[in-house]
Amino acid sequence: MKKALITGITGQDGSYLAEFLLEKGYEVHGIKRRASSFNTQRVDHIYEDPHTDHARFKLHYGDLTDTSNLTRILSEVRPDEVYNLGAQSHVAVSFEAPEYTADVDATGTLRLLEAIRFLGLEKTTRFYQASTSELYGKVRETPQSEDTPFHPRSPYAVAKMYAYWITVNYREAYGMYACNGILFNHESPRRGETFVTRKITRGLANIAMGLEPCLYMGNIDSLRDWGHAKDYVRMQWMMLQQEAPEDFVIATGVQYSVREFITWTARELGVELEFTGTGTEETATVTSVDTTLAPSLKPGDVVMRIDPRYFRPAEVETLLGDPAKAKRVLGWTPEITAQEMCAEMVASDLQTARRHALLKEHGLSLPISVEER
Ligand code: NDP
Ligand code: GDR
Repeated sequence: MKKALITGITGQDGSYLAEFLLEKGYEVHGIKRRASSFNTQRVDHIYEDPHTDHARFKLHYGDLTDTSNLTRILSEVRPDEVYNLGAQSHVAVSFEAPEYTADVDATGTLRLLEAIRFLGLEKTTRFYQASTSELYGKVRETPQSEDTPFHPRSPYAVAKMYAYWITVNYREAYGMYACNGILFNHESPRRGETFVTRKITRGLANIAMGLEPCLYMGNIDSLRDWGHAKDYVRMQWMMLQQEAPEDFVIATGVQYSVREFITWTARELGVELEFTGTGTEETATVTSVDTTLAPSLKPGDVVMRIDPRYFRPAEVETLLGDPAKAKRVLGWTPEITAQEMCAEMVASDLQTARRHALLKEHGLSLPISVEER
């Protein structure tokens, strides 16, 4: 039975990848952080009681900032494949916590690679690094491929640039099977609540059910190439099954604006919006509404405003990937479109909002976490 070790298993991608590898028959080990409250919601459904004999899903306490801990876990598990998905993954937060972001995202990757080498696993353990389209930052050419030069625009992207190159370096220096997946934005109902797509689907679903008054956004002109996390974790595994390690861009090759994503989300909720004003004065107002879906809204309601606090010190205005190599070499193509993904996310967030609204109606309301980014 093959063994995989996943850092970041409690995150969006880690949870989908764990499901995928369990289905493939792997024994799956994951590193979770100690937290003061439960942080395993995304993997609770695949949790197996460790007291049973044949549990194939195992969690270890650990942290990418802790070398001895990583070395111990690697020496105990001796995995065939390591997927390094753990990261401080929020671009805006990285401007506020740049040193921590570098420690986890850049040095953390080095710690893992060096532990693999130190334990003499460099010829047997395959390594996947979660690289990112943020490396392109201030883009030099469109669409972006494996050959497009990098120009990172945030502490997050700069840290990930180190991780990218140290992965290449361990491949070249020690003959390790180590590769980078340069993944463009990918989302799902499990996406963290402060990334833009989930902020929109969750926020507008709450507004539709009368749980929140208005959505406050940053740069809605921003253009992204959005795919579905399920399609992208399949590709992470495929990259480690090749004869030789190579780096791949993973993208859909189609790009939309944040404003378009807001429009799709509203439509899924039976709401038509009109955008008026420019810059920080721009707003989105309801022009028509299906009240069976959005009972708390009426024409004339303003559901989105701009709040400059969500602007970034340096923005990545546009990203569009060229997945031709992934298609040619691996036969990979994404199966889920951005619009289908948006519909799935809205359905999931609307279900949760309806539950909250029902509780509120009966005087049992639970506090709803407030968005900060
Ligand atoms: P998430 O933010 O959902 O998950 C990040 C994971 O890393 C969580 O499990 C988190 O733990 C864990 N983590 C954070 N800090 C540490 C630490 N110090 N030590 C160990 N683990 C830590 O990210 P995604 O699943 O969306 O992304 C997975 C990876 O892919 C990340 O590296 C991200 O940077 C990269 N990426 C993501 C893209 C995307 O669009 N989703 C695109 C390109 C790259 P906890 O649950 O406790 O917070
Ligand atoms: P990104 O994703 O920075 O591309 O990084 P995010 O969803 O945070 O932002 C996408 C774009 O939307 C704009 N935006 C807002 N973003 C957030 N979070 N909140 C807002 O209110 C808002 N308003 C507008 C942003 O400015 C940006 O242009 C994600 C992460 O998953 C990274 O880990 C990963 O490497 C990259 O995708 C590829």
